[in-house]
Amino acid sequence: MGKPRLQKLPSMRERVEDTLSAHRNELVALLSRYVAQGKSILQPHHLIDELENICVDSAKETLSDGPFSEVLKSAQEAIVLPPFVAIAIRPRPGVWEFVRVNVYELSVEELKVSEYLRFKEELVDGEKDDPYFLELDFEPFNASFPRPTRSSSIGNGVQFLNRHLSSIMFRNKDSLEPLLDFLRVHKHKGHVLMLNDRIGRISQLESALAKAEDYVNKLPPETPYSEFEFALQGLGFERGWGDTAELVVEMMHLLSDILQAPDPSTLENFLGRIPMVFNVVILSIHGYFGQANVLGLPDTGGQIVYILDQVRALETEMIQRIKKQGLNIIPRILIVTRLIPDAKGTSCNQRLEKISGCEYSHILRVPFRTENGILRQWISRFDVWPYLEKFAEDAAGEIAAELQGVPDLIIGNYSDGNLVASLLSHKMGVTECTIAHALEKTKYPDSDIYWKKYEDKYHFSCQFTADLLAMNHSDFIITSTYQEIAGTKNSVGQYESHTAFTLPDLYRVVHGIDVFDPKFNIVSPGADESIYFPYTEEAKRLTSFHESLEKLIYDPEQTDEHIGTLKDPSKPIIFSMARLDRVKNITGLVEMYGKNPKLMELANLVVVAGYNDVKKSNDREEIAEIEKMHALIKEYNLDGHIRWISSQTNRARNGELYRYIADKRGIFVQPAFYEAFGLTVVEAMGCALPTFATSHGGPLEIIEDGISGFHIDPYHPDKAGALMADFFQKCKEDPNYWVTISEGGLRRIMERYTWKIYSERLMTLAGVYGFWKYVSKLERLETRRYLEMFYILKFRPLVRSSSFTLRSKIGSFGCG
Ligand code: UDP
Ligand code: LCN
Repeated sequence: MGKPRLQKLPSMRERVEDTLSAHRNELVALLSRYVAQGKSILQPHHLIDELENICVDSAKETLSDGPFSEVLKSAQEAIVLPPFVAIAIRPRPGVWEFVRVNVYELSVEELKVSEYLRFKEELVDGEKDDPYFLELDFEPFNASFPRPTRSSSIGNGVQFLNRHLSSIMFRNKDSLEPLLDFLRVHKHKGHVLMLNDRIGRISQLESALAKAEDYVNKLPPETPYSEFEFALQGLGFERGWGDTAELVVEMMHLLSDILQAPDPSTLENFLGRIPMVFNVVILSIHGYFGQANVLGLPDTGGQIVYILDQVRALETEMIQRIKKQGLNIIPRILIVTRLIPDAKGTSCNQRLEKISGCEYSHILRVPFRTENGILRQWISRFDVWPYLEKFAEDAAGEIAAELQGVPDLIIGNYSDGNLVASLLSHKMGVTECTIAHALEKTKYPDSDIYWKKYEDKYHFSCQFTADLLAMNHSDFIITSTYQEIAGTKNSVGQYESHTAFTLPDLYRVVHGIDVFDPKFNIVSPGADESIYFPYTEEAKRLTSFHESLEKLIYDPEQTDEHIGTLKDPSKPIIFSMARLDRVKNITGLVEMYGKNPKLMELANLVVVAGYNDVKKSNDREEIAEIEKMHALIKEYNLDGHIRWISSQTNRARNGELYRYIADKRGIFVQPAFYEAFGLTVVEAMGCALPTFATSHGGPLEIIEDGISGFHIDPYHPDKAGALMADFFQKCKEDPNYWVTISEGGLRRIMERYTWKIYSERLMTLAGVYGFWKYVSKLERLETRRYLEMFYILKFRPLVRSSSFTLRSKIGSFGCG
């Protein structure tokens, strides 16, 4: 028998053409339905729904089974401009094809990304063929650099990079030179580390290593470094190899192995151990960045929790690593944020604040300044753009003063922090890591093509430009999940949505970011285990909070802090807690509950969100949501069933609140239209509280449906409500069911979402990418120059645009 022949898969254009010739009638019936909608953008569900609407069953079947079904299944959007239908098809994560059908002439053509986007622009601009419209294209800069091709490799950048680097080193001895140089230039505050001038060539390194290994091997393993420091110095080695003979030999062994036959894991291990990171700057600018009384305030949520936990874990890891490498250096972490003079009872008006639970880490606050003085009040994250350049300059000075030098690693957070991280790392030549937390583009459908509509309120033109700048400037990007980069089989990832898009009249992005780029790494956060631990750990429980929690939930008095009553306290509780943003969809949960009498009969609803009084808020989205909540409570007559509690800032008590709900066999619900990651989901599961969370975003990956919790679709609230009602019914019949899901959730968190795993990984990444930055200096310069131009010619004019000037005229400045 001969070998089966591999057949080339037909392209999407071929599939459409084949269908047109074999089933012309059926396809025309379907496409005509699309065209009948007139000028529009169709989403995947519209495309599929229309198939259902074709009257003839045989046509439905033919199209659902034939080659066109693949096109339909992987279509992400269609642009209808009669007689054309252009379809963006995504056969797998990160891979895109574009076809256009002329429904009147029955012809099909394949479009390049740029042609597709130009066609899409006609939705807004009509036919306007400007050959000089600015196109942004980062592809040529990365063309020479290999990258993985399998979608499953996305997000494992460091593994790929190690493979690549070790294969280069394997080629010949000359390729090892950069590693030697890297070890020779290593210094901390003027003190040479790793290698001194005695070793100038690879051959010298090899023989010195052999001698040193021989020498140290003969010492008792626990001999402290100071006892043989002098001998090693004579051979060309300085501090940084380990604090005992055993550790020094281990690390020298790794280097010998690399010199002989480099392999990816030895290289990662070696680079991860080189002491490179002593001072870290973490940027998180908008919101109220404080340690107390800030959570739940507008724009002040998970990012702050994430960073404070991250810093605690990171400091511990740095102290351990520095000591293990035999150095006596005190690490320092600075969180750099905005100083808000009118701090509303928080500490956000203090310049320097020590971070609790840390020894050497601080929050450093720098105000937003303009020629009119200091901006005194909180402003929305959507309005910060005009202040950032000056902020970066001021912050650079403050950081240098605090650290008495430059940091070794800069970590940006969210679009504003990432932009400033890029400006600072550009200026200081420091390794840059960026973390998005949430890219707004995916949260607001069509916010690119219709950007002008959103401009006054959201300034997405600035935000998307800043995002592109930072993504392409950073040395490595950390994400919490795979979906954040490349979505799922059926949905587009947050970063992936920046691959190609257009902002009509501004610029067109034909290659904005490549999700296969090895700069992407999935490193998931955890939840502080001293606060979010299972309800079963009786000895650790904070029972002293129970009386106040009881009051918070059941006290009939109606106050600023809580409204609504629960007339049957014996029922289990459906609990949710989030900022009162539209996207969080807390109002959707209330409506879903109000519409499901069975659910209302089986459980009470308790939500912690925002304020219950519009007068207390100055955030436009929050105000609209507050009004909607009141209206829903009235419309569905929810008093007696619902308790609405204002945002809660005491984390320790919030931890106990999740467990209190678990004691009552309740559930946690996260109903967001889109949740980038979802720390509350990890917190609830860490407390062993069964969790139902949105299938749009991170929770889809955190929870395994039906095993460690449940996925709900906020766009199908009736189904979600029925799922919860079924759960409570099932638990009533078999209380063990609740325990099974509770244990499944906890197991999942322990396996994947802990800060210990996170900080070890982050330090290793800093080492590997630090080295990579060093060896690829020249290639990077080209991208940097292109980014500089983009920043100067596009970003700066945008932030000076008229939509911001009004604000600064009526803005609230002072000189304090
Ligand atoms: N949170 C809080 N009080 C509130 C609302 C939220 O302490 O009233 C905390 C919550 O416990 C979690 C964080 O704020 O630690 C929200 O993070 P998440 O990732 O769920 O959402 P984000 O607000 O970042 O979008
Ligand atoms: C921002 C969000 O919107 C959340 O989904 C994340 O959990 C949080 O940041 C921390 O990364």
